[in-house]
Amino acid sequence: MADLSKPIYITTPLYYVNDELHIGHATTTLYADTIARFWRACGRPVLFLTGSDEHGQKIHKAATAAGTTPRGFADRIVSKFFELWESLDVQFDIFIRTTDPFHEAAVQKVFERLRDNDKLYKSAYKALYCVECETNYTDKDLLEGKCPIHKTTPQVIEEENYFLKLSEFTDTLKQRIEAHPDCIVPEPRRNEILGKLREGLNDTSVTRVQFDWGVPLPWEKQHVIWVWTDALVNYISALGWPDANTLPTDAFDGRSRGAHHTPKGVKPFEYWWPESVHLVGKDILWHHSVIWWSELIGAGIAPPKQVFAHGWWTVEGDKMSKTLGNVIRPGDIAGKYSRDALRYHVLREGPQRGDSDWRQAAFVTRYNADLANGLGNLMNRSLNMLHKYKGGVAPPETAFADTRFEGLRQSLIARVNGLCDTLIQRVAGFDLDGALEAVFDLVREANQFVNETAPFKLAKDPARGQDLDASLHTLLEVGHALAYGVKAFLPDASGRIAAQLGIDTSTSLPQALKWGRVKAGQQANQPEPLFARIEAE
Ligand code: ME8
Repeated sequence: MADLSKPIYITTPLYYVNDELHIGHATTTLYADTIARFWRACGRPVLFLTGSDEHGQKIHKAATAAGTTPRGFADRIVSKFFELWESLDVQFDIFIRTTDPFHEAAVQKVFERLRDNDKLYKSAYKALYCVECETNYTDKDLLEGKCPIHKTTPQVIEEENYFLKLSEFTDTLKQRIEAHPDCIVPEPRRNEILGKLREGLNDTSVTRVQFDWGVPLPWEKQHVIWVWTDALVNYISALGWPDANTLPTDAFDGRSRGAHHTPKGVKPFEYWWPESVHLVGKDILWHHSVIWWSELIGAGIAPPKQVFAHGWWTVEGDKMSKTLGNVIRPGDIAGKYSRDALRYHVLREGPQRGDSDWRQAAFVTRYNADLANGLGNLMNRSLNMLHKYKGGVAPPETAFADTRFEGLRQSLIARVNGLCDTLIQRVAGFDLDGALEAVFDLVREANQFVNETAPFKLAKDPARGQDLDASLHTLLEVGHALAYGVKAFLPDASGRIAAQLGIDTSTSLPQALKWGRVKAGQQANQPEPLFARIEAE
């Protein structure tokens, strides 16, 4: 079971500012936001970092094409990132930009350490470089001469560069992954990296000379540090590595939310880094394990605790691409159907384990079945009956006189009382779909309970007043549990359920997500539909 007193530092990739964000980026960010919200709701100390990757050839190229400077271009796109995260209510604690001066200084310090530890050397460089990936390939990596991800012909680059002695780290990385099976999850991804390590690592170029949009090497300024070995350092520069007493972004208006809790007198890097979890897509797992950990170990810094790499979205069976015109924009989905509808689809149907296909028909089916007919209908009919038969006032807790109904109530009590532990266990294992499955098992059982106990029939029989109270009280307890149960996953619905029940959800989850929290005499508000059904489109 997760230790709720232990901090957790959750990061997303820093997205490139060459373009606006799409559903793929929103997916990683919503996974991170959900996990952050969940642990905060449990009272666990959380620090959630996101940001933007602004250096490199790819951004330079996009800025030039737009007729502007890389910095001006980045400023414009970053403001769109902010707008999107705000509109989706993503509650990051820190937003870092790789052009932040404190970050650039940290990157230079890491490189000085690599030099001092004899992990760098200069050599002639001839390589195949994919600008879209900002990554080197060898002939054997290519598929029919093209980048395996972007299917484009890589550039041939010849220059004298600094190399990182990646080959030295092969055994260290293998041993680390074998000794800490959870350091890369899920397991197939870990095996993928182990497989590549068994083939051995080649040293890799980590500076460039024919290009200047990046962090200069401190001792040879004509060299610019490779964009990946620059950007990855954000995860520690954001914490003020090596020895700042406060988070550097605390000085930036609006880029640090100030909701995190680094204990007084402790350096943020020392407090958060040992509990770091990087969330990434599978395309950049190589960079986040092999490259990043080698860079860290080479500089004398411990690698992160864990990397979770999710799969890939396609759209209606096709690769998502501007050329095909099938790019899913998260803001459009949230605007049309609500941000909870977007979150729900991403969490239930998204590529958490394997790859996933975004299908509009599946979106509508799941939304109608689970949100409109499931959760929405349960809350609506429970509160309608409470108003109709009890003036909206909670009856006292009582058992059913009818023993069969009492069996149904006991089953719901057990389910509610077991829910918090199940959620903790599943979120700790990055199983957000499984966590929601447990919540919706409760919704399904409660809807079944309404059908079976039929309070609308009990209300017609004055002799069955006790059973009517038992039924309505049970439904209020379930409503209370659901307001807490969906808090991290469907934050807007949680707030609306709480408002309708006349409760707040500020108590910590382990204390509040259990049976017996409804007070007799508590007044509920009028129900309002939580999710309107989507009719045929
Ligand atoms: O790689 N399905 O940034 P990026 C699922 N700047 N996830 C997807 C996706 C898809 N179709 N498309 C994108 C970079 N993603 C670097 C990171 S970190 C120090 C530097 C998500 O803008 C997924 O998380 O290309 C993927 O890893 C990330 O966006 C790539 O974002």
